[in-house]
Amino acid sequence: EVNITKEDGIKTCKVATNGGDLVTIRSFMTRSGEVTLDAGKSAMTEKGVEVYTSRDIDSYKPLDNFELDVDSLYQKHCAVWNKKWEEADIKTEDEKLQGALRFSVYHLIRSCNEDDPRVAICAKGHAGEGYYGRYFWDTEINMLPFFIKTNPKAARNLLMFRYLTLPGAKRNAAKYGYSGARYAWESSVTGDDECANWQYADHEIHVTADIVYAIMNYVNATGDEEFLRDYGLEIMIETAKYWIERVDKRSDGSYNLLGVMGPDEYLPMTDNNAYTNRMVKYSLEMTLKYADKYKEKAENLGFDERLEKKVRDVYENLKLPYNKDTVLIKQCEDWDRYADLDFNVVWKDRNDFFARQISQEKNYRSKALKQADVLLMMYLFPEDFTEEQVKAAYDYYEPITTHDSSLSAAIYGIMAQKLGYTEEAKRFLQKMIDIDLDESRKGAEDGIHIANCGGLWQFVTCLT
Ligand code: IFM
Repeated sequence: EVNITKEDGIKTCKVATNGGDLVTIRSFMTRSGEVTLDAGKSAMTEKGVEVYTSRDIDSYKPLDNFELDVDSLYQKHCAVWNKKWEEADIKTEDEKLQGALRFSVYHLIRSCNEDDPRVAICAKGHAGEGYYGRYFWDTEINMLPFFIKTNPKAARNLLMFRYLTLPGAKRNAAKYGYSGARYAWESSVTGDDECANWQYADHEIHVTADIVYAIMNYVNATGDEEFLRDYGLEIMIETAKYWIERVDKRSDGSYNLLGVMGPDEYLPMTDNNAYTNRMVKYSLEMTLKYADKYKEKAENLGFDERLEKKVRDVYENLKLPYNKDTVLIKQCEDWDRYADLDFNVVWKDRNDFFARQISQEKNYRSKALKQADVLLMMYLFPEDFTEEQVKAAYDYYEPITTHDSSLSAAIYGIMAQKLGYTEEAKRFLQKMIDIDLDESRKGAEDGIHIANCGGLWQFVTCLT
């Protein structure tokens, strides 16, 4: 057994030979060593490395002792993974689905650091360079339900990430000239928006309300109201301060969200997108409810009488572009001004993305959707809509939805299943499976579509 002096993270080195010979390691830094062995003898070396990030340099405390026994480390590793699988595995007799499910669950688990709220899960599940490691609403809407159910601690941490990046969200709001907090469309680790495309960065504002929706989803499922009181409430109040300035008031007294991109990213600047407005209304409703419940805390956060009055006014008069009697809910108030499109003319190769076969200029003025929008609203607010409304929306929007986004198939699959459109649901299930696993598509070359992994999990758990 040889002890090597500490050098740049490499602490101790245990070297054993099968014949008990002394083994000399000269330099670990250059990753080379020298071993002298008698003929017929072999040697094995085990090397331990501690890894820490530049964020932890000040607080980093080197371990005194390394455990360098590969067998016992492997056993520990297996024990952790076995526990994870016990918590999250879903068994099915359908072999192909089983594989896809385990692929999804595995990537969800391994992409989440349940002990560190300073990081979340980037859109490619930390498995590739796509989207440069940025965080999207994918986490809150597509992935969080998996963690809420299988690992609430991890779910809480993901939401804590949003709390810790509130200063970044405030900077984003200030950059646009608003008070309060506006969450980034493509968040960096600091919460600052790094989205390079103006269409998304400026207009896809629903993410700010999606985060409050996700907080409530977590709190309702776990009963962790302490999280809501200690962290969620501040997010609610700060984002409410942003919303009351982001709305425009019309002469009929209504408040409106104009110039908005909903979840469907093929209509960049619409007015009163149904999904966004419904989300914001919910977010303001929860803000009022919990600011009242935790009055003192809310007051300390600046939620005074004047602010309460304003938030209530916006909440009550925020326009929803539908009511309970609207059979076909329009995606946005100005939906009718967009042009109908002959998909057979434009979208010849259905194995390739629609957006690659149409100019952006034409796409942006056409009734062609990238992904679920109205249908997603109906999925997230099921109690608001009748079956007739859901059916009308599905039958109308599905034929004009390209599903270019990997976030779409799961939602359409779930809604098809709910409507009893079994064949359609199967078609979407296949789509979900193929997104990363159909080798001919090379879907995973820039990383895993981790939102789809969460979507597949939701699809399957919705069936049970
Ligand atoms: O967040 C999604 C968006 O909805 C569609 N484009 C890709 C983004 C990242 O997955």
